[in-house]
Amino acid sequence: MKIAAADVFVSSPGRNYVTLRVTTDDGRTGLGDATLNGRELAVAAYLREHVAPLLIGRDAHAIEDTWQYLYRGVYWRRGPVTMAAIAAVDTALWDLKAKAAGMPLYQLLGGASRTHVRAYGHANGGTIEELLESVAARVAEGFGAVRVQAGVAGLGPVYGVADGDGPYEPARRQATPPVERWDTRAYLRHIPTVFAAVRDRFGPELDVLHDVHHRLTPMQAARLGATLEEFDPYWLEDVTPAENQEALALVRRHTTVPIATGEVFNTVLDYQYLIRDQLIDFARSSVTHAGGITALRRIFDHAALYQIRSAVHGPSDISPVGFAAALHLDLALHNFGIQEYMPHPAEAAEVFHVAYRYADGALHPGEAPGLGVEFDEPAAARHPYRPAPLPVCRLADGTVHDW
Ligand code: CS2
Ligand code: MG
Repeated sequence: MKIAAADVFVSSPGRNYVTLRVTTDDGRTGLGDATLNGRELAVAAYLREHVAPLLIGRDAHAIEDTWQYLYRGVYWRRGPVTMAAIAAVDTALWDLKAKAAGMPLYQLLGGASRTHVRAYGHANGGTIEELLESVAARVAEGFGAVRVQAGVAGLGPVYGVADGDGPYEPARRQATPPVERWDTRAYLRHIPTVFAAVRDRFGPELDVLHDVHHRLTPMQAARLGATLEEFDPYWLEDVTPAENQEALALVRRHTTVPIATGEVFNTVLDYQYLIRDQLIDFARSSVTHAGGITALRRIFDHAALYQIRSAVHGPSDISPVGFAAALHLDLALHNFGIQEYMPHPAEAAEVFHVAYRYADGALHPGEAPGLGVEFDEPAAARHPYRPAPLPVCRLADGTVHDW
């Protein structure tokens, strides 16, 4: 099974996706996701110009060797662009190997460790009342775990809150990044009232998650965690900027609130102290951004030594290919925690035909061989790339803040 072609597609069915399709000399195809939200064309060029030519003629079964060749072999290691490109190749080769074996991918990863993958849904609202309606909608869909994000009075659109009736989507189809306002003190005053309202309406059993999106200092995060403990959050996510692992040691000293992080990490080394020093409870990297199934499995195996569980990043900017890969891993891992589930835009179903399914707060990758995703090339061509940057955040005096 030698690689005969490696084609890169950038399509925009509702939002942008970068898809790699590897074709073998015996006519099989494998898919990988290389979507890097707002920087899609950089990964597409990396794959087309620097990776695809090296793949032709290689043994498609040699997954580990290909991973090491693309990681160690280039000298310039790590980084979101490189690791998304490696992830796409790795995922496509696992898809091919599982198809050749005639099995769903989770069987090659050790088989199912559970009957289904528990998921959390997103609820948001410009006001607390709107948020409560949104939580009620998720609960009615069967979710027992819900991420809550609410607007802060006076700030206008903020991270996690939908602009209009549709689901929340941070990237905007416009030439330059939208600007959002931020005020940490207003947020810190507001968020305990959000948790109080959610607990008051939905009781103690609902698992309530919240994403801080990297905006606080360690001491602000520590205080927030301590304040929210009485509401028993399932986790607080990305409380401080991701570059400084030691920040979470300060947070940990002051609160027992569970901490989740990792969606912007791209290698196990980004977790080096977080895992060894037990500073987190959930590791949130994705197949798409952390170097593929091979690399993410290693991150979770390392985390398992310290009772840290998986919580794979699953926003709409992970394509159905990357999302299916996550579900296979989730089903097989022993230290699975929970899976984020943010449905894709409706048009994505024209381009990606998926075997995975959602029911009653849970997902299953399905029994189709490989990942269980078919890519419709003509449909993708009907949805050409459109630039869609992520927002930037500014304080009242114009200073750029962490988004
Ligand atoms: C997020 C994302 O899913 C999450 O928890 O923080 O929505 C994130 O903002 C996007 O993936 C950015 O591309
Ligand atoms: Mg997040």
